[in-house]
Amino acid sequence: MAALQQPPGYRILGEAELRDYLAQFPKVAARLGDAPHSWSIEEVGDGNLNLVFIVRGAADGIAVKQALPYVRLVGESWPLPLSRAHYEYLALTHQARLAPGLVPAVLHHDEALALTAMELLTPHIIMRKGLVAGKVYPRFVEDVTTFLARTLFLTSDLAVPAAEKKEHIAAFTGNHALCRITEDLIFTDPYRAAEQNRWTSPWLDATAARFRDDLDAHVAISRLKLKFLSHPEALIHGDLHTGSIMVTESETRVIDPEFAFYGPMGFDIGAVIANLLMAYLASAGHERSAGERHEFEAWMLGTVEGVWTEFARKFLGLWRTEAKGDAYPVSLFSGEAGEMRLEVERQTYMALLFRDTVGFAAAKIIRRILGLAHNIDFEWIEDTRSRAVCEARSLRLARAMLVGTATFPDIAALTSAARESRQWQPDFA
Ligand code: SR1
Ligand code: MG
Repeated sequence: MAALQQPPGYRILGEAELRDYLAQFPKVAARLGDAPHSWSIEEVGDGNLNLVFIVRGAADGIAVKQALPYVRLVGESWPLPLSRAHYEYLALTHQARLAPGLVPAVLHHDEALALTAMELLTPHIIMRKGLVAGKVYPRFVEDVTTFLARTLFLTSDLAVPAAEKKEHIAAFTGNHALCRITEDLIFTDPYRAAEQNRWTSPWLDATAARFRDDLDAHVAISRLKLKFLSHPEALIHGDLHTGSIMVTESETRVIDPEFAFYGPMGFDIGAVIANLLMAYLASAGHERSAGERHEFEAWMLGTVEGVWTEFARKFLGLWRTEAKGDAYPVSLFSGEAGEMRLEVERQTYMALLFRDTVGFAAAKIIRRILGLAHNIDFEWIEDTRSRAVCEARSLRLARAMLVGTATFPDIAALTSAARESRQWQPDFA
């Protein structure tokens, strides 16, 4: 077993130590208000990797995230570099400049402790929990598409001169251990007999076995893996599921960019769409009576469509006004004919990006059902047969998206297939 990192100055903080630590920083202490001994501190992390503390004082609260030298979900047997806290801080501060108001404000960062203090998002909740409860979020499409369009476009070669972009790529290159998690858990393990895989047994045993023998799926996922490994298109969040988004009815914040690096844009857009599709297909498992969540489900599919169409509209808008990068030199597209041809090319670019999005979305769905890390959309369906029905429908849709990506020419084709999968009954149902 590899040794756990213990760099100088690093120690895992308990609640008491965190109080003493935070009290040293006048700005943080002033934000919390009152004497440090009266602050309440609670460790609330329910993610897969880190400690998360909520600290509340008389004046305000803050959230403090500390990286552990191992994967929390698995334990000390799986070491993980603390440097992920550095990349998360870098990404958060860059995203705050690109998409103001859509990420939490950073109040304090400590490289040695791998710790970041942020504004406390309240009354926001993790979006995934709201979706399981059948809540709709009217502001979500507007905000998430602004986040996606701005963070992706404004870090790409369409917006950033080549030398500057290469410097940015270099700044995130060291986050390879986090990329490796994705490379293994998303693009490899669900398609082979990996020890850590799990699924809803016995219902999905045969389906899981089929994915292990499915060479068409193996080719498709390998092409996506290659793209993930080798296409530094833009600064991507890298783990943009609905557990990395906090919401109220009127606000949205994207959190937790510790997987950030320069990768393919479709990976982020696909992550959002995959998680919405899973919330849609899990919804039947949360019904207390048939049809009870019909309105919610209609909203979910409208939201899937909105995410792509609004993202594409905003991305194209930025391309028409903010194209300051070295790609598509203006001098090659001058005059009316040049501008018209460039507009055709922009549409072609979006069609290819949509194809990537569908493929990556498929990969994200499959990993949550057959791989190590599952999600509460399905896990909170208590009856295992009902859970498996929802999961089998999702796998059916995802496989079609993975091996037949080109058969989804537009977002309406995807939502129509999702609607059809919602009605499909696996043989064990
Ligand atoms: C071992 S980490 C498992 C998953 O948790 C994170 O949220 C990422 O999605 C990662 O793949
Ligand atoms: Mg996370």
